[in-house]
Amino acid sequence: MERTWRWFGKNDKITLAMLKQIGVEGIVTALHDVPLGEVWTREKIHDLKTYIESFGMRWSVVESLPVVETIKYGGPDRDQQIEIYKESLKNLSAEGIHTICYNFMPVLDWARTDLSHPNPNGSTNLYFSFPEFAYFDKYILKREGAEKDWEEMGKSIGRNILAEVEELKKTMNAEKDHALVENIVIKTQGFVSGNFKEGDEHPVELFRQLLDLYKGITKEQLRENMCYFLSAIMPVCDECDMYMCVHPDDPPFPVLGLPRIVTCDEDINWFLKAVDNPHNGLTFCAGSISAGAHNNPVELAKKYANRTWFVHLRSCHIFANGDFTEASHLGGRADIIELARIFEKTNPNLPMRVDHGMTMLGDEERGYNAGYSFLGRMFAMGQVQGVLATVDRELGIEYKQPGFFD
Ligand code: DNO
Repeated sequence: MERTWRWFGKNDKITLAMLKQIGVEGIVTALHDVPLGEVWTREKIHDLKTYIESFGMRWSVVESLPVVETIKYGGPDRDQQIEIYKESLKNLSAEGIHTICYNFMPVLDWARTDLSHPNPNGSTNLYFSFPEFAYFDKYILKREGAEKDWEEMGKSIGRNILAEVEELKKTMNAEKDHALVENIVIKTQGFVSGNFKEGDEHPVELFRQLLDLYKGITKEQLRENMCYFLSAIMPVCDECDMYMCVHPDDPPFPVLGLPRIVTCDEDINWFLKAVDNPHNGLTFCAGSISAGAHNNPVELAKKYANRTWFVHLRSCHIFANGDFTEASHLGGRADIIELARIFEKTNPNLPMRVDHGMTMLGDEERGYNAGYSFLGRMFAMGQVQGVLATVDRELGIEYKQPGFFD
C-alpha cells in the first residue's frame, strides 16, 4: 500500500520535511481554510498540491471534502450544495486528485470522552466511556429522550449505564463538565468537521441547534439522503474518475438519538449496492470498524477489499464492560497484519495511513490535534512499515523504503 500521512496543511506543526524522513510517500489533506459549503477552487488546490510536490510527495487523498449537514438531513438547499460539491470534485480531478474520503455521520464526527487516557506503558490514548458519554447527553446536553436511549443501549451491552451515570454525577463539577464538552465537541470536532471552532462561546447551544436539524430523521431517511447525494454526484465521478470512499461511523453505533448508517456489514453492503458503481466505495477504517463488538474486521476486509479505495490502519481494544480505547497497531481487535495481507494482495498501490497514534515522549506538550500526535503516529508508522515489508516479501512484491541509497 502507498504509505500516506494525514497532514493538516501549512500550519501543521509537523512539516513535510519531517514526513519525508519517516518514509511517507503520499499526503492526505484538505483545504482546511475554505469554509464549509464553499467551492474548492482550482487555484487553491493547485497551490497546495504544488507545495506538497516540492517535497517529492504527492497529494494522494482528500480527507475530507465535507458533506454539509443540509445534504445529510435533506434540507431545502441540498441541491445547491450538491452542485458546489460537484464543482469541487471537478476542480480536484483537474489537478490530478482522484480519491475523496468523506463521512455521512450527522452532526458529530468521531466521538471520544477522554483524549489522554493513560496506557499501562505511560503513554496515553483516546478512550470512549459509555457512562461519561451518557452523562454528557443527559446532564450537559439535557437531550430529550437521552434516558430512554441509554437504558436501551445498556440492555444491549448488559450494563446499567444509567445507574453508572448517577454514580458519576456525584463526582462531577463545573470544571469536569467543561473538560467533557472540550473532549466531545471542541477539541475533536473543530479540526475535522468545521461545524465547531476553538473559541466558540456556546458550543453546547450550537450542538443542540445542529441536533434539532435531525428531528424526525430515521435511519431509513438518512440512508435515502446518502443515496440521493451519491446518485447525484456519480455522473461527475464517472466523468472525472473520482473515487468516493465513505468513512465508517465512529463509534459504529447510534449516539445522541442520531441514526448512523455505516456501522456494520449490512450497512456497507447496503450503500455499495444502493449505488452500484465502482466510484462509490469505502474507506476501510480498521479502527472505527474494530470499535464495534459486532464487527469482524478481517472478514469485512475480505468481503469489501474490492470496493475499498483508502485504508486507515489502527486498532481498538474493547473492555469487558463495552468501553473502548485505541490498542497498539500490532494488537487489539483489528489484526492489522492480516489486513495488510488482504489489501496488499488486492492492490499494492492502495493509499494507507496510520491513524490515532499514542501520545508519547513529549507529544503532549506540542498541542497536536487529538489523535494526531507526531511521535506516537511515527511509532505506529514504523510498525506498519515493518508489517508491510514482511507481507510483501511473503507475497513476492518488491518493498522499497524511500529515502535511502539501496
Ligand atoms: C478521525 C478521522 C475522521 C475522518 C472523517 C472523514 O480521526 O478518521 O474524522 O477524517 O470522518 O470524513
